[in-house]
Amino acid sequence: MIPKDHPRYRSLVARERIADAVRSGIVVVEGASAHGRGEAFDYLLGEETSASAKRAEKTAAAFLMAGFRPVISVNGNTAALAADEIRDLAEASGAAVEINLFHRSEDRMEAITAHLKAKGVSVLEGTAERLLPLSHDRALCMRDGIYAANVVLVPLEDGDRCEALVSMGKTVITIDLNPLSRTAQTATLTIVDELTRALPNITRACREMSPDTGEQLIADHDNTRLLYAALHTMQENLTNAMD
Ligand code: PTJ
Repeated sequence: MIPKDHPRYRSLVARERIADAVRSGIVVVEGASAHGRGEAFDYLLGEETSASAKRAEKTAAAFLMAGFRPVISVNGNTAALAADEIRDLAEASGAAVEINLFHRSEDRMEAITAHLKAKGVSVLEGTAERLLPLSHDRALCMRDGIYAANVVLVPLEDGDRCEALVSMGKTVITIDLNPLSRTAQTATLTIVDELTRALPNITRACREMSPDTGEQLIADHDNTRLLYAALHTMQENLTNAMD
């Protein structure tokens, strides 16, 4: 049991969720390592949502709301950490939810589907086909899901698939604490924020934003500026820590 007054309570709970999910087969061992890398970058962000991430989250809501058959792609880590938040975002944005795994196995697909459904997430089910220009199993996706969507949200993504989706002309939104990752650098829109902080902000924006504001955010969107702002926040935090 992690005491609620522990100064690192939130972080320890997240770590325990990942560890439990490794034991139940939802998260791969590699996913625990990916989580640790995220934690390190979150320290550099001061473990809070920066002003530029808030803008990115509103822009993500605008893209999702304006999208044609938008899809939220869910992997093991996302399912373990944020099933409730995925359900709420799917409801608010009208996006479908599709499971897409890097380390794909039928057992994991079933375990993640069951976990998401138990949390009230409506998951796209059916036969996945090799429809993305990739040699590994991330090429597998649903014809009526990721393949048909023109906007795809891919939290904690691997660079190859992000690149493949962009090359297919899709608007790719990622949530990645590392602004230097290949995914962060390749996506159409990169939210440099922690997954469980970012998702509720996107959901709120979907519920509250006017269509005019959404159009303006899309028109003004500049991912290089967002990435630069994230790096600048980290640089400032490091400089302040040395003062
Ligand atoms: O479940 P699978 O089989 O699809 O595998 C999922 C993982 C995460 C193992 C796979 O996609 C992978 O290896 O990802 P990477 O290449 O390690 O990238 C994950 C990125 O997410 C890294 O840049 C991390 O910094 C970042 N990250 C980790 N945890 C979080 C995060 N970003 C936001 N919020 C987090 N909680």
